Amino acid sequence: MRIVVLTGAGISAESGVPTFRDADGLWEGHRVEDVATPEAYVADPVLVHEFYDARRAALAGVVPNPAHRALARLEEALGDDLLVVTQNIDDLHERAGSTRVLHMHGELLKAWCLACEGRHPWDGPMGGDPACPGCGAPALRPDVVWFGEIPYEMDRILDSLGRADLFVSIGTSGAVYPAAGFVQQAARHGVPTLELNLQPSEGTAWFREARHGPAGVLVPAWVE
Ligand code: BJW
Repeated sequence: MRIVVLTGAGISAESGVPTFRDADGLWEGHRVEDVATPEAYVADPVLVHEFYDARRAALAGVVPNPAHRALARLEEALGDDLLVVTQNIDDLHERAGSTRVLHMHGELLKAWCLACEGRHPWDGPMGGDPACPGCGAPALRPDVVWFGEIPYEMDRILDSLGRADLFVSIGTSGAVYPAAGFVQQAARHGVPTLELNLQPSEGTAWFREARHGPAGVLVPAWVE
């Protein structure tokens, strides 16, 4: 049984990581669409670094929850037959024990140097223009995928979706493409689809089955 699981901010919500579009969905009065674009970074790099520095610092104080741990147990059982594609830039899947994880929107704990194009582990603040560990240039940005940029690993993801026996979407609003379109791609290949989300997502109607409730309850129940 080959399973592709897509996760979004909702799977980390019970760990205390805020989602993007629940409650007022704002960070310091800004919508994610206003701080997660290349244009925002050019216009106000200090603000954009503050947004990511705050989230990077907060990550040190959170831990994986039962939903992350259930997916790690599923990988122990299925090995290469489970692929977790996450839109999340946190490292909670890895800290729970998952190893086959694709971060399609990048990783908070990595820096990307715009001078030498190198990518480096990064766990401190990036504001204040620190030097690139590779070339020394003060040209680091978070290694994350902003609106208008192309998500990572798309070829591998689409290939895995086409060959899957099941596609499961967990904790995502279905508001952001291309991830929001994976359910349609899976359905086109005849792959059964399941949504596990707190409430119906924008794409609920596309799923063959949908269960609504907290991921910390629904995911372990589905895995066991
Ligand atoms: C729980 C829970 C609990 C709560 N248990 N559930 C018009 C039409 C179509 C597309 C476009 C368009 N105009 C522009 C576009 C493209 C654009 C886009 O989609 N825009 C939309 C706004 C319409 N997309 C892009 O630009 C992407 N690139 C692209 O398309 O390139 C072209 C291309 C693609 C493919 C091949 C070739 C070319 C890039 C998108 C990058 C998104 N980046 C962000 C920021 C990343 C870094 C960061 O984290 O800061 O990614 S935006 C933000 O949204 C972040 C998230 O990963 C992403 C998705 O959010 P998510 O995870 O769904 O969170 P929420 O908050 O929305 O939802 C949480 C859900 O959990 C809710 O449903 C809750 O109910 C639920 N929940 N608690 C279970 N306890």
